[in-house]
Amino acid sequence: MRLSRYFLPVLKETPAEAQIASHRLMLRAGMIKQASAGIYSWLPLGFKVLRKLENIVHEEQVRAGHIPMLMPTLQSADLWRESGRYDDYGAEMLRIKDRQDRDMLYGPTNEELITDIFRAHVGSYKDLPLTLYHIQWKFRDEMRPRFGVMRGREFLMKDGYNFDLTKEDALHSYNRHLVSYLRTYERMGLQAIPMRADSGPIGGDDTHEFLVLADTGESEVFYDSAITDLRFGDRAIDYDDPAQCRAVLEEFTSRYARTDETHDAAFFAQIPEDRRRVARGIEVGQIFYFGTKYSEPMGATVQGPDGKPVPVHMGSHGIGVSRLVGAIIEASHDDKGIIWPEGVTPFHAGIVNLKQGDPQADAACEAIYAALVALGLEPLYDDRDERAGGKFATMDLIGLPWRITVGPRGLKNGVVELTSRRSGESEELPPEQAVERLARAYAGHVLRPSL
Ligand code: 5CA
Repeated sequence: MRLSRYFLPVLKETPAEAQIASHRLMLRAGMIKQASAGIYSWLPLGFKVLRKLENIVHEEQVRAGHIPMLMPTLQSADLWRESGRYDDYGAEMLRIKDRQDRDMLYGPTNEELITDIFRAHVGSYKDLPLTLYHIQWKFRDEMRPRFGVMRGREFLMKDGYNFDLTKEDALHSYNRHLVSYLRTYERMGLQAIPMRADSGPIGGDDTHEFLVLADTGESEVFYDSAITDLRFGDRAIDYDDPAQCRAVLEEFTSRYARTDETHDAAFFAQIPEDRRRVARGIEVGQIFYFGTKYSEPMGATVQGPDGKPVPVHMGSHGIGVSRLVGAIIEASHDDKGIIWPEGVTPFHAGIVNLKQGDPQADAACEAIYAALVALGLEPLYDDRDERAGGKFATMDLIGLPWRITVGPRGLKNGVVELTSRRSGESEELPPEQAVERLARAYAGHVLRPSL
């Protein structure tokens, strides 16, 4: 993409309404624009990151054996009356009447709708296990929408639902989701720690929240610092093997890590003092096992091996996709701007032409651009006729991991400059070598043509 043809409305001023870094930087980098309280338009740069996160979520869900689909945002109130949640959900639910005076609502989550699909189409235990998921916009009329996309009213969530014959099978589904989430967040360059939590309006006995540690997080968390040494990495795992999934869950949940809702001071005090941590975290996902809470009232049964109908055991599992954009920035920025992890960056590298219009500089930039594209990478070429200082400031603000700077002086010596956004270190090298270095930096990342 050439910056002269892109739509990147960066702001010079720091917006007064933004209280935390990620909100300020998303507005300044032209990623989002508020449409109304807690509701945002995703401008091209923000949309690109959102799509990247969605792709990672899809890839990891499909890898775990879960099946993608899409349910609508608007739902009929009748289903929620069946589950008993229509009245319980309270003011957070946006209720709408259609022209026939029927009660509708903008879905805050999808347990009812998926259970209705299940009971219409699945009749036998032989069709189990089954996990369906979608990535869809949700609406919760939050009392205090704030921090930009972190606590929105309209937000993008991946929500998945497992259907199993027995509690034991459903716990395998729970564990499988935990493993797939560990992989998902690590691919996004994040450490998200599973913490025992409270189930709130979703209900159920077993639940973990995934928290990214950050001073601006809304949740207070208590943990044993030993947990931060754990990495899932690139281990091969057979998601169909309950023992393997359980072993990973046990490894990642054996250390004390809880949100304030489930915190146990006496238990916490048993951890050696130098490892006790009280901090803040951003909740980027949550998994639930709730047994037959929805299947029983809604009649979601299957014929069991003995021919008798049994209500299925269910769980639901969410990832806050739009919140993650903010969470990644909270975890990775400096005073100049965003620092994207390579797995989610909107463009792989910036090309800065120090002397636009200089035939040699222009030709070198074009050649580098073409070489990067040929590798499947997406460069953002700042081809505007602007001062170098302004071009650098824009690149630092939007946070691409790598910048190639091209100018007549360097070209005389046959070199360009390659700069790492994270370390700030620059190196002079021939253009072909700069391109090679980027190929290596992105080896192992999924490259796909993007929007
Ligand atoms: N049905 C279950 C799991 S699918 C569910 O709704 N879980 S949830 O309430 O925990 O939401 C899942 C994730 O969505 C949360 O972990 C959080 O990351 C994200 N989320 C929830 N509320 C908001 C909000 N107001 N703005 C942005 N993200 C949110």
